[in-house]
This record gives sequence, structure tokens and C-alpha cells, in this order.
Amino acid sequence: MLRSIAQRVPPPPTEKSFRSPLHHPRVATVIGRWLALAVVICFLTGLFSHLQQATPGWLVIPSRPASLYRVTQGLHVLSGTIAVPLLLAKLWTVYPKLFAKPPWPPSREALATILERLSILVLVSAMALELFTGFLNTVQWYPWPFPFKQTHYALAWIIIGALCVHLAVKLPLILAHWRRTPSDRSQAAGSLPPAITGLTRRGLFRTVAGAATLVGITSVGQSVPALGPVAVLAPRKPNVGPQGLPINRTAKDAGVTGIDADWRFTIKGPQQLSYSLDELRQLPQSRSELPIACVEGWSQGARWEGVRIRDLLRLCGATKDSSVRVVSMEKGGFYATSELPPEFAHDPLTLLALRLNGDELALDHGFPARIIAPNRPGVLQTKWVHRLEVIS
Ligand SMILES: Nc1nc2c(c(=O)[nH]1)N[C@H]1C(S)=C(S)[C@@H](COP(=O)(O)O)O[C@H]1N2
Ligand SMILES: [Mo]
Repeated sequence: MLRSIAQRVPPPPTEKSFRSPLHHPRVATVIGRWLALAVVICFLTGLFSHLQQATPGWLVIPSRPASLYRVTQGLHVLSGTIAVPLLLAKLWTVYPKLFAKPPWPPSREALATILERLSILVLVSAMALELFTGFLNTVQWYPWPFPFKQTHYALAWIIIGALCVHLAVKLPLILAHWRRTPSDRSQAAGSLPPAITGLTRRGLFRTVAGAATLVGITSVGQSVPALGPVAVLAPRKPNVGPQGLPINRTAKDAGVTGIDADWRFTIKGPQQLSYSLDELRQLPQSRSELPIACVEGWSQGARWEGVRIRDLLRLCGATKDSSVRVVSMEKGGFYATSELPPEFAHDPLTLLALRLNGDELALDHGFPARIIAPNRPGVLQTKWVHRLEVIS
């Protein structure tokens, strides 16, 4: 009885049991190239966003081109979203490797294999976690106890490190399969003849490229208004919200209720200045066409009117190399203050904005006054501003 069961149970699969040409190293190389491109774009744009928010003293970030951050952060979220189907396809292509012979008995080669597999374990788990938490961030959902921003940044370096190890180990295989060769078409796993499958390699490439394009097109509309109507995957439509602009954090969430009649706007600099709202409105007003480009991937251009920060700095006697600390009426919260480095503080486009798209700012957009500056993450466009402090 036992014996007859044993006869019916097929032997466990080995790597060689997977004979479909879709598991060929050439397929892994092609999809790997696409995935690597997405990862590199995502990493570089993410690094730019990190440096913008960290404002390290050793780095001067220019305030132009004005829409640069809109483009880089749009690319960041787009490449991260596209990486999801690419990563799934890559893992599916190489999963027969899970059935490879265990590295045993111990030897030098076995040790190398163990290290290589460990690096892949780190790479795959870090990427899965990075893409998953990044995507949840775009819908502003944080169901975990760790801080998102710091974790996202640390994982990025772990991924880049593990990716370098992975590429170095696989370099001979990558070089062998970088270009299409005649043997590609005939050669499958090992020396066995390739299994016949319904899907050809070209069919698989088309499917994966199609899936990546589809998730891209249906999500990029959050920062490219022309594609807004098909952006079914985008958590936000860039033109939906009061005054044609989305809101990330409402006044209610931030605990801001509006202002009293005796409200004053103050500047702490070489001279101390103080203005009522009416006095701010009587200062020379300028106009800037600038986008809000949220780190979560949505962005939308708008027309802002208000007082140039540069003019306010001149009025209080600040020098051209001074930075400005912007202070919100919001109590606590990560974004209650921000710093404008000299390039941003003195850019003629940077405003203490009082009006948006032709009307007074809505309370949710930062009434009575907010910062709007070129080439900056949305998190630094501080709302409900009531004080500027000049830093020399
Ligand atoms: N004081 C304060 N300012 C803030 C925020 C905040 O939480 N508090 N959120 C920022 C973020 S994340 C973004 S994207 C923009 C959004 O501006 P909007 O709501 O006017 O579109 O405001 C920024 N300014
Ligand atoms: Mo944001």
C-alpha cells in the first residue's frame, strides 16, 4: 500500500524540471535590464528628493528649472510603480532556481553559492518591502510602526548594495546573454530539449512590457494632467480639490482654525517687521506660475500671487546669502516649519502667497499666507505661515 502511494507521488522537481524557454537566462537578462533601468531611475530621483528635504550644507541645489522636482518626483513614483510588474516577471522567470541543488557538502563553491543566495534574499525582500511601502505611501496609508521616510531611504541603499553584488556575481551570465544569439532560440534549460509552451519568449516580453506600460499610463496622470482621465490607479486627480488643487493635509487635520482680527505676520531679521493681513496685501504683489509637486507623486500647476520673499528680506535688511526659516501656525507636525536656502529665498518666483488661481487662499491651502517656491517638494511649501526667521 505504502509502496503504491510512493510510486504514484512524482519525485520533487529539480531545477532541470523547468524546461520552458521562458525560464532561460536570456529572458532573465532582458527583463532584468528593464528592471535595473527602473530601479536606477527610482534611486536617483529618490536621492534628489532626499537631498532636497535634508538640505545638507555641503550641497547647493539650484532653484531652477522651476518644474524640475515635479518631473523627478513624477518619475520616481512612475518608475517605482512600473518596477512592480517587472519585479514579479523577473522573479517568475528565475523561480526554478529555488529548486537547484542545495550547496552541500561544504566546499569553497558551496560557500560562494550560499553568499550569493543570501545577497539575492536581501535584494528581493528589500525590493518587495520598498515597493510595497512606497506604494502605500502614495495612498497615504502607514500601517506600520516604523517611520516611513527613514526606512524608505535606508532600504534604497540596501537595494543598491545588494544589486551591485548581484550584478557582479551574474556578470558572466549577463554578458553571455546581453545580445540575442541564434542559440537562444533553440537552447533551453540544460541539455534537454525545450518544452513546448503556449507563450513564446517574445509573447512574454510583450505581455510584461504591456503590463508595465498599462500601470504606468493609468498612474502617471496624477502628475501629468493630460493623462488624468485614465489615471484609475492614481490615488489623486491633480485637479480635484478646492481652487483646482488637491489637499494633502487639511487645516482641520493640522489643528489650524483660521485667524483673529489682530493676526500679525512677523519677520525676525536684522530688523523686526510686523504686518497685518491688510498691510501684506498692500505690499507690491507678484505673480508666479508654479506647481505643487507632492512627494507622494501628484503634482499640479497653479497661479499664485503674493509678496516676494526676496522683497521681504530686503525690507528687513537681510543679506543675499541669508537663509530663511519658515514657521507655520500649525503646532507640531513634521511640516510645521521649513527652511529656504539662499537660492530659493532670493529667487524672484518664491512668494509668500496670499492668492491662488485668482482668489484668496482657501483655509486648506494655507490661508492667510503660505510659501510657494520653484523646484521644491510639496512638503516644503509650508502652509498657514505667520513668521519668517532670517538665518545668516
Ligand atoms: N504647515 C503645513 N504645511 C504644509 C503641509 C503640512 O502638513 N503642514 N503639507 C505639505 C504637503 S505634504 C503638500 S503636498 C502641500 C500641499 O499643498 P496644498 O494642500 O495647498 O495642495 O502642502 C505642504 N504644506
Ligand atoms: Mo506632500
